[in-house]
Amino acid sequence: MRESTRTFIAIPIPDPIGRQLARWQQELASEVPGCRWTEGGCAFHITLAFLGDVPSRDLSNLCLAVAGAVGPSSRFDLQVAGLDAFPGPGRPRVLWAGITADDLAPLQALRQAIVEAAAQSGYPPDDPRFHPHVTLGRPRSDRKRPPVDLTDLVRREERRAFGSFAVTEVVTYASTLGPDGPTYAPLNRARLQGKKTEATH
Ligand code: 3AM
Repeated sequence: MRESTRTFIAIPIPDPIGRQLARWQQELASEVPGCRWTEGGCAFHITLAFLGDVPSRDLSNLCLAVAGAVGPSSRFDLQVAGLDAFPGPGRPRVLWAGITADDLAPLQALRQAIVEAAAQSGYPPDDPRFHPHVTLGRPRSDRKRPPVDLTDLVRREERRAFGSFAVTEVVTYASTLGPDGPTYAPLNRARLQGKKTEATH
């Protein structure tokens, strides 16, 4: 086992929506030449916290702390919809599908609980910002290939929607960097076990 593990915590996107996203990537491919697309299947996720290198001996405690933070949360619904890019569609480096919900407060609260648990374990996330998204691909540019301007594409796809799903678990992932991009492997799955409070009328 390696001495340290590049670690992040995320909500996995369920397969039925992942398959739709993979088909969408194929449709988009001709308009984003040179893009390194996220591998379909289990790789689609909403990153909640990127922790960087964690000593492998600390991983089980970290996963326990994450499970403790996630357990009390109740399940909630999210929707995957729309297309956009970081830092912006004019010079895209990360192409992503958006996340919406009638109420984003449960997602924010879940993320906050995880950030606090990770920080208490000694691994505060690298980036205090949180903009929920599902990375579809990373357009590449260099001296020979100027960045593609995706402003029109993003506008055309803004109404694309992939339905909603219930968030039932949070996964701690290992990310291994390779020549073809990172590969992700689940280290631990933590279930949301809180009781949903029924609305009273
Ligand atoms: O797959 P997404 O885009 O959600 O962008 C990286 C990826 O998120 C993000 O962590 C996930 C797994 O690599 N990431 C990588 N380095 C990061 C950093 N230094 C980072 N997020 C914040 N700070």
